[in-house]
Amino acid sequence: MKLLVIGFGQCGGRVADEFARLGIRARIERGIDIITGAFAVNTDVADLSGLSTIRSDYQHRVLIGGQRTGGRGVGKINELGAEIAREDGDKIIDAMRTTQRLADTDAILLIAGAAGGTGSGAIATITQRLKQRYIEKPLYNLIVLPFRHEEEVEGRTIYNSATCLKSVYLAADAVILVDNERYVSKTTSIRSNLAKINALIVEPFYNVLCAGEEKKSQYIGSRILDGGDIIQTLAGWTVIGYSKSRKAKIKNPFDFREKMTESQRGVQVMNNALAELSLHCDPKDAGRGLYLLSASPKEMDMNLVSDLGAHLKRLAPEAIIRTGDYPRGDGTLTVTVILSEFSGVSKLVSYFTHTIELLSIIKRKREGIELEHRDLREAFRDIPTLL
Ligand SMILES: Nc1nc2c(ncn2[C@@H]2O[C@H](COP(=O)(O)OP(=O)(O)OP(=O)(O)O)[C@@H](O)[C@H]2O)c(=O)[nH]1
Ligand SMILES: [Mg+2]
Repeated sequence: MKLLVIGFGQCGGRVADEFARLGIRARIERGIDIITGAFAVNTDVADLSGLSTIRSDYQHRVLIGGQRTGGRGVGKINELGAEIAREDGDKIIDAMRTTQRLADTDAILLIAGAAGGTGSGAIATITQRLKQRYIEKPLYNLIVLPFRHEEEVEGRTIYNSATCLKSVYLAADAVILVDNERYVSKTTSIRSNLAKINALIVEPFYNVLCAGEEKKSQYIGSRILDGGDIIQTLAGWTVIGYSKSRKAKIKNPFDFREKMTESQRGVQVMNNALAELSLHCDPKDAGRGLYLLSASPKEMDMNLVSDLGAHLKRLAPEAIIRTGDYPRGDGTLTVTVILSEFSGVSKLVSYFTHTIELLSIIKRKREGIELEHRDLREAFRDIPTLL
């Protein structure tokens, strides 16, 4: 599957930059094209300058709202991010027109951090515009949710996330959710290292995007997972996870005990992939799912593929599940899982309820201030003025 990626704001731009690197890696390692174009859009000149792989011309690093923000971002006011995107949306459309690879593109992926200003505000507006323009292309959003410490310290974090999430849900064909906090719990030392987190966010897409584009016969599976399978799977709230295990030493491949161990190992890797989902959620609530098994051709037993299918179906009984196998010769067994069309995601529900509470507190405060002003006006009514 070939993607065109556009990152908005600092977070979106950097993750898009990581996708651009993934595209180069696919070309070098596998001779495959998976990224047809990578763009970054921002109100902040410094953020655009900090990228390394997205081409540095003005049509790949697109500055919007330069006049209004002086090129310094919107300072977490996502309403302003949305307004600027509405005004300057043409710049993005023009930039995309320069790419000759649009006809080759299977889907467009737009990326942003939910808690910021530029990306959070701009992504839904531009998704909606692109949707009207490229009716035939699926439009996906990848939304990065904030760290817990940001939610605790900064009031705007939750409000921005809630308004961004509601908007992208209405505009995009699917919203892939990635929780920054998930990556902290594993290794606290990477809290400060966003680059490492970005690489972890993008890694699960590698095999999934490559599988359907593979041209070498030894790497073509018996059930190829192609762009059509992915498009059929992605709808509404979506998460992705993957896990990799090094090849176990098999002494006698014909021994029935070795066969059992192989299947257990596959199921174990799938469980790890589910434990590593990009946002914590319950597979029972998923309406669609997909898994891709990648292993050496010798290990790629159809029984293993169907064992994994049965296992995922037990965990996600409501989901229509698609599957694929991707033989690779690097001695690892990798399982990638996508779960989609979630009916409930507790973290999102908590953003929405907190925001409703916040809005009613703000309303009460505003009414209180108005009352105080009225009292004050009443008190100085009889004082003479010098004007
Ligand atoms: N994973 C990841 N998260 C990031 C990165 N940069 C920022 N974030 C997160 O994104 C949110 C802030 O959004 P930004 O992208 O910095 O904001 P922006 O869209 O540039 O908007 P303004 O700076 O307000 O104009 C916070 O939750 C950050 O933790 C990054 O490179 N990777
Ligand atoms: Mg910024």
